[in-house]
Amino acid sequence: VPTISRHDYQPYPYHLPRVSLEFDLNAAQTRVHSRLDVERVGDENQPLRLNGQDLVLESVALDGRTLSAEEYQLQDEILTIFPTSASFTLQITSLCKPAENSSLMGLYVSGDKLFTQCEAEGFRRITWFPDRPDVMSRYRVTLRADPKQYPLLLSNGNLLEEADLPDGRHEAVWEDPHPKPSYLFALVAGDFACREQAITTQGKRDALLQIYSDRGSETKTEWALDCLVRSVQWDEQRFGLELDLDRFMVVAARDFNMGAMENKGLNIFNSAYVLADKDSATDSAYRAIEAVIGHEYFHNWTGNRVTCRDWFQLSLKEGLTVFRDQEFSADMLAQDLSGAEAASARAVKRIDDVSTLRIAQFPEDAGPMAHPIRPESYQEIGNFYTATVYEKGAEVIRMQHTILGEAGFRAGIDEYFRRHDGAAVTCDDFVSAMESVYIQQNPGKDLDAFRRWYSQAGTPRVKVDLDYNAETRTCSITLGQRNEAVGIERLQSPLLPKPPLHIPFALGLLDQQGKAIPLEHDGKTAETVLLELTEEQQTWVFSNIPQKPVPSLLRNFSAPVIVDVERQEADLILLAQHDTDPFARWEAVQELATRQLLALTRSVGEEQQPEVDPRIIETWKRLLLDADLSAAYKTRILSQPTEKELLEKTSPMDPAAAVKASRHLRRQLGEALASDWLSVYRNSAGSDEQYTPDPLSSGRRSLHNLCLYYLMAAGHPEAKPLAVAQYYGATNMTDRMGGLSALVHFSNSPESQEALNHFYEQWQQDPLVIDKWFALQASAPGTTVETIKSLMLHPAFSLRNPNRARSLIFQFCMNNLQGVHTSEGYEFWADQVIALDQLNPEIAARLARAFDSWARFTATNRDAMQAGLQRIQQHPTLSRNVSEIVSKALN
Ligand code: HT7
Ligand code: ZN
Repeated sequence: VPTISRHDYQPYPYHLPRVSLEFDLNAAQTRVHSRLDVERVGDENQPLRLNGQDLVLESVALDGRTLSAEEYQLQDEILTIFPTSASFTLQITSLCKPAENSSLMGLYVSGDKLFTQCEAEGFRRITWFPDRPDVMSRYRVTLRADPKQYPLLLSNGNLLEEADLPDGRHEAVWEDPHPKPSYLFALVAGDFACREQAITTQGKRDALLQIYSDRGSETKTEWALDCLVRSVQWDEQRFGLELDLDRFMVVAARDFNMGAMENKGLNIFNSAYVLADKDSATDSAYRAIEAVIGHEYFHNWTGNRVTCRDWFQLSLKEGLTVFRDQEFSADMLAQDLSGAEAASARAVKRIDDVSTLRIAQFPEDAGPMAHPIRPESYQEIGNFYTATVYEKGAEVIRMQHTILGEAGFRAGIDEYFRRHDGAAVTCDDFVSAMESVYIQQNPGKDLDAFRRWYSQAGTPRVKVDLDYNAETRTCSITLGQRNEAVGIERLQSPLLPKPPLHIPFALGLLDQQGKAIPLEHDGKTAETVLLELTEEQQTWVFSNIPQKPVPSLLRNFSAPVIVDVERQEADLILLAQHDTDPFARWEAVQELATRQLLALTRSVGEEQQPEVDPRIIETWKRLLLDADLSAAYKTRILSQPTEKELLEKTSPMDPAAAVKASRHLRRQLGEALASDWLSVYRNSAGSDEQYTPDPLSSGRRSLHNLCLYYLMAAGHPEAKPLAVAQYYGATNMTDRMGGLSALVHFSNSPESQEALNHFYEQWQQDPLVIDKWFALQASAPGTTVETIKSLMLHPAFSLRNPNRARSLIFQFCMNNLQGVHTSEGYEFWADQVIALDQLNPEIAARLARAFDSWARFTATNRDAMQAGLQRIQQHPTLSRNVSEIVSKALN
């Protein structure tokens, strides 16, 4: 399989200013006539190379003359034309087969409708084209189809005309005024319901926002439309970016590989990120919809107006847009709040985002797929839609925001659009725009060391040393950074020292009573200072420090690093009680729990597991009963690290020990604080008032469910009846799922089976709810490979629907540590990767990554995982996607 390298980039030698596409839509066979206006920009005699995949070529005409097969070349998915003039028209007719397309890339069938997915390289499955993001064209699209089957015909831009045709079909003509790369092309055909709202933008332009969904689902699109309206307003207010279209459409699809797609003016969404009502969606689903609607909408500027020059620059749009959606969600949580309350609301979002980064990205950055946020090479670009490009990419943008400040960052964004609007550019171009502001703020300095975040993989480790001098009343803080070789760097240049990065490190100091000490830094006095570590090691000295302080480190997680520091338990307890930075406070509690859990994993073989440190229980109790903390924040701070997070910290990785230790701590916390969990549970019960997914009431529901969870873990006599009552009496899905998960996760009893059966009976018509039903069983403690295999035989299961495959197979393989880390588990996983690969390589490749870290496990697990990987690798018909993943894993 050829490897594509970032350094091999060459500009495309032609411009295609105008593209006209005509579609004769039909699920079995769709005919596409394309007409491309082409202008040479490079040297003479350059062949014109077009990509095409799984297409039947019917005809090629150059300036109106049909070419014979000898006049063009068709080889290895490339159609080569040999033009003789500098400007010409190319007409191509080809066929594709949507109903046979199970990859869900290109034009495909979902239910009785047609959808497209073109990013990254799906357009080549629709028609022959230079399918690369730096070729930008104006599209005019004519869609023709049977009006009964496909009454609605949508594409990007503005609807120019609609007509009934003499042959009984109808047609719609769309024109997109904005030049775009092929990956942003979209079409949708089918019968849909629509919910819409007219808006006026800041600049007094009228626009129509529309959400299309299956007929019958329109009752569930109110929230998505509300999120879209708020996204438009937020981008105007926070970034001064206005909607540049007369209509902005969102369409829900049942079969979709990822979350959603930002096609210009015609976003296509996984229905899981559109549909919600109180009876079928949990509070987390409501929040996820807000984030994804925001994300895709924000791409309209960061991604669509300014796009990527090549796919190595993917983080240019994804990292920036994830940062923007994270800020949008945080602003929505903090709306109407101020001071400490607003900070704590924003911290809830930050905690969730950092947890995702640590669970998904840190292991990636330490494993065989480790890559910089701007990768250097790939075999299959579909494999690089990763937590590194997205989540670490967002952290790299956030650091620029932290270094420049809100106003400086905004000035940098304004400069970025001033320089590059309408162009396809690089990550370096983005940093240069930011640097133009940084230089004004810091004459003589630059962002050279910062740029290395784009080219270096791996999670840096920052060592902190504190030295207090009572005589001079000074405290010196020394930060040192270590950047080790990771992934293929280990094979290529294991000893090469990696140069230092520019790391913004936010720090506060507390006195022994837990009071913040004002710090003088850069001519200002503040509770939090930002240290800019740009060398291997640097020291900062703070004066007027009355006593040896307790440091509050990496506040708000100011950089995606691992902090190495020696800390007393007592210091962590002090931070857990008093740190005014809500993120660092949460972090201190997590650290306390992690230390306890690791001690438990070490004694896992012993007859009796040690008692949990009473100081931990005391800390938990204080936090649980603290009247100043919001319920949402309490839920985060009182949740112990997940089994998966703990597993990552064991060495060698020992799933059985991680599971046992987690359960032990959970049970002990449940038992020791049983009366408190019970009273908070009772006090946080919802009334029958109208359900809304607002932060306050959803925070209350999350704490309520957490209390039930600890009570169940403790086997409290009242727990099961409470769970049963909560499940059957619930008036919204968050409470209902809370009751059901408590039953299914903690008691393999007739009540749990009855509730599961009842749930299926009630919700069998709603695919998104049935996904939850499968997912819950897949992650339950007693679930084995046998259970999963029998669930796969359930009539509601299908491997072809990615949401279903994710809810059952991925959930089991990736999150059920007890069930999957067995020899049968690994065998099952390998079988499923192979089976999925025949249908949908993108999805199969994601599942193939479940055991990337196999080499760090205990010997028995390691050998069995390796055998599974080898079996996949030896399969004769492996996609490029899966082949790249397994060959890197086995390297
Ligand atoms: N930009 C979108 C990427 C995407 C995608 C990539 C590969 C295969 C299927 C896909 N669906 C969507 C999603 C986003 O980041 O907004
Ligand atoms: Zn995106």
